[in-house]
Amino acid sequence: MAVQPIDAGRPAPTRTAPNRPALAAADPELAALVDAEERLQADTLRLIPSENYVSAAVLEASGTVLQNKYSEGYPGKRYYEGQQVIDQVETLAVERAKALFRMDHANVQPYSGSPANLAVYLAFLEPGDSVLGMALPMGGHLTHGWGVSATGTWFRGLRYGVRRDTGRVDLDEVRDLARAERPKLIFCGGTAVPRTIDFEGFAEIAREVGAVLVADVAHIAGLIAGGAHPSPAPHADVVSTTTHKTLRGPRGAMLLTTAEHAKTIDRAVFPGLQGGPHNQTTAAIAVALKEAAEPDFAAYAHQVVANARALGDELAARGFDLVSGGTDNHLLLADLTSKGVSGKIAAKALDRAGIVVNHNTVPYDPRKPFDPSGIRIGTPALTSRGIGAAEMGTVAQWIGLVVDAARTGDESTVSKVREEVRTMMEAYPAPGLLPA
Ligand code: DSN
Repeated sequence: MAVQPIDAGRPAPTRTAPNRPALAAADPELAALVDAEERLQADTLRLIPSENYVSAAVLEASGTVLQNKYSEGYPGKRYYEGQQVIDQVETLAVERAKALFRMDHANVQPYSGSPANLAVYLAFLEPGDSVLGMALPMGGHLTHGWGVSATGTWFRGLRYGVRRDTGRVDLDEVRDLARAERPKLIFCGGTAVPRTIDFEGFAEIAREVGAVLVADVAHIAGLIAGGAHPSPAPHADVVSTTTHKTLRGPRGAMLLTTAEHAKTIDRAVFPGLQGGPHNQTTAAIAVALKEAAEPDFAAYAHQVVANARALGDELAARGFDLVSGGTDNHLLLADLTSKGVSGKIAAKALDRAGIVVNHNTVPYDPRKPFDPSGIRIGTPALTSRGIGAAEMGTVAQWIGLVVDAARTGDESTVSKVREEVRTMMEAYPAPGLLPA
């Protein structure tokens, strides 16, 4: 059975009146830009794995009077009066996060994923201490100790990768590095990891060397919440996640911990790194967590994975070289070397065709990060529109045609696909947005 789009059954917004009348009156120039972005999100096929569509309820919660408050501190222990309501909002978010991810403690205040990870360093490391994380070009994140990030500048970044032959993390490599270097912190997870993360395996290694294990589940938090990926609980000491990717909440982040590390993490977030929390975001996180606990969300999470697998099979059948041979989750990493076109040129042609992906390095990439060999493709946003596995053949066919067209300079094929994409998007209206 097809998965229902979020907001299914809600009356569709119409273009008869401006959606944001106050903004349209006060600043028509800016209002027009927001309208244009809304149309773009409505009539393109968005395949960036870290993007999604939030529900109308999350959108409403993130634009409320809660934005007018300062609330430094935590519920019951604030540095400002007038927190009677805000304390309840934050407590709701915290309790929902703890229940959904089965962790003892949740801090919902980090402004986004990078500050959340920086708070983890502040909590557990001194400058110069070692951190072991996945190398950025292998699928890791900047904040896992990569050189150009503060985390690789102020701390000693050690890196594991993926095996050249399998495209998968090799826990023997991780263990050897951990035994040799004794890092204080180990990160698992990343931004371009198409395979299941073995939290238990990482935890055994972390325990052996006395490191704190941080599971950065930003990409897969929604899959974990929906039961479509194993949980980092009870294996990780700290779970770091953004709230806006597969989890389908507002732009924000959370740190979840065992009871042992609760105070240390709270102190690191505030007053260590941040000032007042963004209460309007906290409210929207609470709404997203409520939605993520519902049965519809589990169906969505499983469909995200089913769509990614189906799309991977269809792309492989069209000669695409997928890192690790496919996917277990919401994303695919395609190495376009055999297609004779760079990731950037392909991504730009796909964008002209209304198919939005990002160019991405592939493991052992001989090309530079700004014009790498690969593209990264994800299925969360299309799944939120209600698009199912039956459509993945068409999507793969479009990607194949446009990648070939990028090589040959065939702009008429790009334009033809653009029209077909528009037609499919009309059949699956984007949640909460005005029609294109
Ligand atoms: N920028 C995010 C992504 O696209 O994966 C990671 O921070």
